[in-house]
Amino acid sequence: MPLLHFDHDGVEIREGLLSPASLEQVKSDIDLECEKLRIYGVRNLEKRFSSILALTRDPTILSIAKDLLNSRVSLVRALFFDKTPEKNWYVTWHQDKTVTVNRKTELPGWGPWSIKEGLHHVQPPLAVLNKMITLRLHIDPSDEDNGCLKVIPGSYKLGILQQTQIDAIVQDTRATPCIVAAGDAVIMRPHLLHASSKARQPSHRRVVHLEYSSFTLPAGLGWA
Ligand SMILES: O=C(O)CCC(=O)C(=O)O
Repeated sequence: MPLLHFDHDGVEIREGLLSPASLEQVKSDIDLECEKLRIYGVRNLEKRFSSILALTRDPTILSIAKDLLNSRVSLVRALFFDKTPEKNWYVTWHQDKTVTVNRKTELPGWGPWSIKEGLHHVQPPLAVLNKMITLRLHIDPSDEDNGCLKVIPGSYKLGILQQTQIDAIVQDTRATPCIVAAGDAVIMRPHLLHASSKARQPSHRRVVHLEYSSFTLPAGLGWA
């Protein structure tokens, strides 16, 4: 796998970011069959699971986000993904273009707005996405057999893309699979093109997905 650098590629892999102890904490805290996951889904994880709250406040994780964005950061949201034999999903090539905020307010350049799982989602201006960072913390090893994340390094530099542009880029560019061990992190810009295939050999592929931003929201608006 080519060496990736966040500053150049908009994505990089940090090995061994999670200690064996925090991996175990997350595994035992997030019982996959548990009522909380069924009721609340995969969003707002830090409000439901103490191990995730601890990760969102972890000084090493915060300092990586702060260093790469060159500024103080706030948590935007925490999500959880798993791919299992029963739920062997895929995601087509896309950019993450929305953020979650505490209320809806009309702002030039912000929209469309929607509500998912009770949270206000909105597409912010590119300037906001440029001040965001995603840390995907891997609870299990991930490779092409269990449907790892695939990325197109550098694609965030193209700004917000239309579907026809995405299709053309994907056709002309070789994707990079993010092959990681348990405890590694894939750190990326949200508007980097990414996708994932169904697992060829489904097993757990658990990821805690944390998004931080250094953008100062307009008065009255907060991250959800
Ligand atoms: O974890 C994956 O396979 C993809 C997740 C994804 O598409 C996303 O974070 O937007």
